[in-house]
Amino acid sequence: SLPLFASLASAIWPIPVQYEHGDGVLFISEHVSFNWGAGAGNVGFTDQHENTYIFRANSDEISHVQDQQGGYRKRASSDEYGNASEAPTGDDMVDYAVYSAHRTIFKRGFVPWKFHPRDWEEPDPDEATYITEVKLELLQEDPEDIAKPLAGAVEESYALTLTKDGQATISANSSVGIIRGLTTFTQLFFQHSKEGAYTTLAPVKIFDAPKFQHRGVNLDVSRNYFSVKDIKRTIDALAYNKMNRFHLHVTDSQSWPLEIPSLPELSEKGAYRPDLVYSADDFRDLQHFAAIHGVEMITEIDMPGHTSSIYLSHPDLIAAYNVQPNWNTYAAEPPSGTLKLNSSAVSDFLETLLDDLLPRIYPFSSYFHTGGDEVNKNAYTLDDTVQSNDTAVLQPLMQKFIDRNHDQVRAMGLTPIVWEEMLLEWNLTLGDDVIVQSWQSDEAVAQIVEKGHKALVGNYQYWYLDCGKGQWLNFDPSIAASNWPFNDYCAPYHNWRAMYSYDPLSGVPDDKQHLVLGGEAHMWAEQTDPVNVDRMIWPRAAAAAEVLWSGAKDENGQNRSQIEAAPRLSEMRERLVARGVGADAIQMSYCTMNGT
Ligand code: CP6
Repeated sequence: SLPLFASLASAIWPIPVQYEHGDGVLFISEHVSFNWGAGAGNVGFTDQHENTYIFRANSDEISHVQDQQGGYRKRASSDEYGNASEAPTGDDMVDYAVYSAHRTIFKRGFVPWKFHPRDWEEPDPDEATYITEVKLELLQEDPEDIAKPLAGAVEESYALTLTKDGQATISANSSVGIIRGLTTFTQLFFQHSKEGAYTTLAPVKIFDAPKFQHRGVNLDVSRNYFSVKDIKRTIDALAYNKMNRFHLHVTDSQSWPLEIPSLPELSEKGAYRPDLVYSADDFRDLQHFAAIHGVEMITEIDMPGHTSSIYLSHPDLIAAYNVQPNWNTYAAEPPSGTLKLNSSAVSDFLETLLDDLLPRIYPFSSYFHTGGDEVNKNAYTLDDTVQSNDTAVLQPLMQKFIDRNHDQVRAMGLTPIVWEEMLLEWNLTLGDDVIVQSWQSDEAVAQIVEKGHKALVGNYQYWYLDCGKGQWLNFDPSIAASNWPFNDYCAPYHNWRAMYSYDPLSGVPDDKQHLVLGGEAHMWAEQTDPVNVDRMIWPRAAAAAEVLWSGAKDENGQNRSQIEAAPRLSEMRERLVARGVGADAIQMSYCTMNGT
């Protein structure tokens, strides 16, 4: 029964570029040491890269890190990795990744009962070969690697080998590559009921590198509030899928949950409740948590539309506030309300807002998202500074609005991201540096790259995690004629297969494909809150993660097989559950236990 189990267990998610494995058993010793920077292949290590991580068996103390001085540091949570007020170094990231890998294998190794074929027998630990040491090798010294923030394109490739006699090596060109390799490493092992963890796949040879540099999940925390803990669980899960971007859609019309210390009234009045606020400290903590996982957190302040919640503290800045009953004449979603478009008070407000927020982003991230989706021109008929819905009047004002914002973003060393409408519907002139995030169609992606801009994909017909839940209001056509998101606009529910079938490059000509940086799966939260968020995102976003890491096509240029993906994704779902993520069930245990 070994080969059968081996094929079930070859569950690396996302699938590596090159992956060879046998069907031999190797146990991993709980006393395993992870040697970072001690490998023979290393060149030019600074002495910051001289750590040996030793784990004590049967101890609640998770890890002991022997540092250069020979002392031991005990680590218990992500907060203890690096200085939380600063961006983590590559060294901090590897520190955390080793801690996390050990915890995944020995503390979160998923309960294997469902994955044993019914005639399965446990390998005998007394006859086993043990892995006692894992070498982590940085192949190229990049003197900046240990100190630089995550900034856009990061080298994430790695090689992983496990020999029959238990030698384990992970090598990479960067610290983040080591993290990705450690993630794969954990997926090779099942936790054994008594004796630790083992693999049935030895020997293993993997070379791996991502197809797309931007692989993310977008979480809307304005429509419903999510605690810092909920958000961290989501970041941990996306990093475990080798995603590297977490997009926080932190404000919208329904609530403003982000504390801005120089404008405290924004969250005091705009949050759902005074305690449902991300303090400046929470915000830093989240960015640090993401960065330590090799993930850039991208903050979005959506504007000028989707800003009704600003009215609660600054009524003079908002036009077309909460028009009833015909909200849909003025906005995509109630309550209507948009920042005024020709107002020096709005400019002053934005300058204060961004002056406060942007310096707290770099160097945790190199991006800032200024929104720009679904602006309804009619709202400006009710804007006393404009009083028009004429594109000829509005377009130059919108250009000024975005230029002002983007100049300020660039002055802080950040790269602006905008939603596709700013380019394609408003025909604005955007700087060459601006990344345009598409959501409406593959044609939109083609147009963005045709105009020479970098693009992020995430077509709502495939990668919107909220779709298909049905209406979130009592829809009465007599009070609102909008078809959003009623009827068929955002339906049916997109199951993992639909998400898996989406190719970010579909419709993009060969010579423009390099401009597609990657994409995001979107969790709009009108009908999602902490109770159901895990099962709304997972494991479907994992399907997007594999497309973004491995590409949508297999080696024959065909869409990747869902039949081959299904058992691997089922296993990934169990791994997510084992790390405390309430991922949805996608099949019965029967399927995995019987090998189909
Ligand atoms: N909120 C914001 C939303 C959506 C967008 N922006 C959205 C639009 C259509 C669908 C789902 C969500 N709820 N700010 C679009 C980018 Cl189908």
